[in-house]
Amino acid sequence: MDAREKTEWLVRRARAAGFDLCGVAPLDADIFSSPNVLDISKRDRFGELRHLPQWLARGYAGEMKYLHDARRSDPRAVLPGARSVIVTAVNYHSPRPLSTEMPSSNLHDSPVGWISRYAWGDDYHDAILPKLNALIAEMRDEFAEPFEARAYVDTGPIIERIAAKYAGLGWIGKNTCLINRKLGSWLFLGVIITTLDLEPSLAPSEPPPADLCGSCKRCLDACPTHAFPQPYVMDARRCISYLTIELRSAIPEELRPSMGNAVIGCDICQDVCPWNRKAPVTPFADFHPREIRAEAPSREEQSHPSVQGHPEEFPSGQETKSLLAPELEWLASLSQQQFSRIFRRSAIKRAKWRGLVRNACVALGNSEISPRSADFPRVVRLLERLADCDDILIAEHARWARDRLTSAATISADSERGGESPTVIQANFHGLRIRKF
Ligand code: B12
Ligand code: SF4
Ligand code: SF4
Repeated sequence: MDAREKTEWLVRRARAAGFDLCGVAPLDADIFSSPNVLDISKRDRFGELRHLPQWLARGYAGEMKYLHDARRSDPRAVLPGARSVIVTAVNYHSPRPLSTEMPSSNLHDSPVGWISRYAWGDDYHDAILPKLNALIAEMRDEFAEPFEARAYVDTGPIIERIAAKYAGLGWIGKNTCLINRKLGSWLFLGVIITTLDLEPSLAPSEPPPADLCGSCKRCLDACPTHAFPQPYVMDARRCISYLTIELRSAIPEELRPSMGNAVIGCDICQDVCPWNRKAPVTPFADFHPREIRAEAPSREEQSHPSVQGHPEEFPSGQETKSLLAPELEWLASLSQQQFSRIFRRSAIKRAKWRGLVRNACVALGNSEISPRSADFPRVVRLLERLADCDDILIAEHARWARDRLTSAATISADSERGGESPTVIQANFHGLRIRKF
């Protein structure tokens, strides 16, 4: 097989394995030649990597230390002798509403959170990495010459979207996501770096797919935390996805109110993107929202402060919980053991139990739940219990949320009294005393 036949075979096998897209980008000596040369075949591929040192120097990576790995600035450094990078994409779009279309409480008026679409189903690393490794195994059977190959799904020091662009899979939008004109951006990427000489998917004189963002700037305008200092550039420290999943310490207080009901990730800058309006639905049920059978905590788990002393509020064991708009009280009440059991095969485990409970507290604080609703005293009690727990990170976020809810309640009670200003309102919320000012 020559290089062209190998690439054709690979793309066929990748499609047969369920990948929606597959392409090859060359990792030849020229990848960083000048972007200004007139001969397009000599222009640099992976040119976006030139900005990486500046992006890092601006501190945009926040606590994500792994983004400073020097190998990220040159994919050839990931595998000695690497000649090609095979890039795959799988559509994970499930036929469910967008975050921008969902109310922030359910039919029972109970406040609900938002888990990003990418995390509704099975952990995409577990779903995709074995498929890539199986493809490598097939390559070993098919290709006569010895070669090295390494597969990654988020897991290696390589910026996958840049590789995807130069493998012809799409363009990098102003929201920094890779967008394919037919599939949109609800895509999981995966890469195989290999020493094999494969024919690139783009001909030497062919530019990468055109940037079709045009004059649109919906994503930039819609971002609630203003995470884009300029188009195509994200300050990850402000992105809700970073704040809810990657950040291990306290969420900066000034950003908390803008996070709304997000508990894991954020979809807004993709929800508003016109290229996602006609995004096809994934055939993989694995990526559809999971239904989880709620279970009562075991005796030892009842030491978790959110559940301690309130057995009447435990779920019955018959109920199922969906990851589509999950009840915030359920998430905030999970014990560490329940979290580990429920999210063992889910991308949510990356946020860790402490992170999820912290995020659920912030979302409860933002829930604007009416003080007149039957849920209000229960939610405030839950936050009170968490505010008393030994975990200082959770306790601080729970206090913030309780104070935010109860001060909003007091303000609305004040205004209902026609502007009288009793500064302390004794509320009959199961004995809870709401202090103000
Ligand atoms: C770190 C990371 C994040 C971080 C940072 C995101 C980011 N934009 O970099 C956080 C946690 C915020 C995040 C969020 C999400 N992520 Co993420 N993430 C990654 C990861 C692991 C590394 C990406 C990376 O290296 N970023 C570092 C910076 C340097 O990259 P960059 O934004 O591309 O920065 C370049 C531009 O700014 C450019 N640039 C252009 N012009 C200019 C001008 C100037 C002046 C400067 C300074 C820079 C600059 O240069 C920079 C360097 O090249 C990749 C997997 C991988 N290994 O690639 C997944 C990945 C990018 N994430 C993915 C997903 C699905 C998500 C979320 C949708 C999850 C969610 N729903 O919450 C969101 C999407 C948010 C968004 N709008 O991008 C997918 C994206 C698929 C797609 N269609 O693009 C990936 C590829 C994972 C995968 N295998 O599928 N993610
Ligand atoms: S994912 Fe959400 S917070 Fe992050 S950049 Fe997009 S809109 Fe902003
Ligand atoms: S919303 Fe508009 S500007 Fe943003 S990525 Fe989509 S097309 Fe580009």
